[in-house]
Amino acid sequence: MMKTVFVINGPNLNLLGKREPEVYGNMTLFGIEKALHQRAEALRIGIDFRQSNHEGELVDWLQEAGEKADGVILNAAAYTHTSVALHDAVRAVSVPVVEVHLSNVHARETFRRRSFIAPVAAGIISGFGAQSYLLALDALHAGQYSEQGANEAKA
Ligand code: CA2
Repeated sequence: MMKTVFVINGPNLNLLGKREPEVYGNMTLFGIEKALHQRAEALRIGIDFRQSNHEGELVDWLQEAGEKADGVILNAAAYTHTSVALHDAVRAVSVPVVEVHLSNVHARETFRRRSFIAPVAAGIISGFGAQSYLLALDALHAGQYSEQGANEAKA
């Protein structure tokens, strides 16, 4: 049963709603947090919502999630496309990690098509704005994530 979900956000997502609304929408990160809390309450899930601009801190939080959470929603932002450290951290976590993006990363620059997280994620949700996070929460709650990312690719 999904009791606690860590929601981990990477670099620059603290700027949401303040810049580039045409790409990322008008909602602030705090707005996303509030919407998630509301949905989580209905599902009786506890949410621990965090954001950092620092790769090492994101690694620390993924390790912490491995001990304290039943699932993780991860928007690693630009580190998605660059970070072997985050790939290794997700690989080491035994609970399902859902990779989320506000934008459709496949409809943008080519460099955004590569994800270091995807091969070790339980699943990916990209392109639905703030709704991507809510869909990820529903997927974790339903347990409808791929066992491949959750287990096999990590073996
Ligand atoms: O679409 C997403 O959620 C992304 O993870 C957002 C990242 C980007 O590097 C990924 O390719 C896709 C960027 C987050 C930065 O967000 C900003 C928000 C407002 C103004 C500037 C940046």
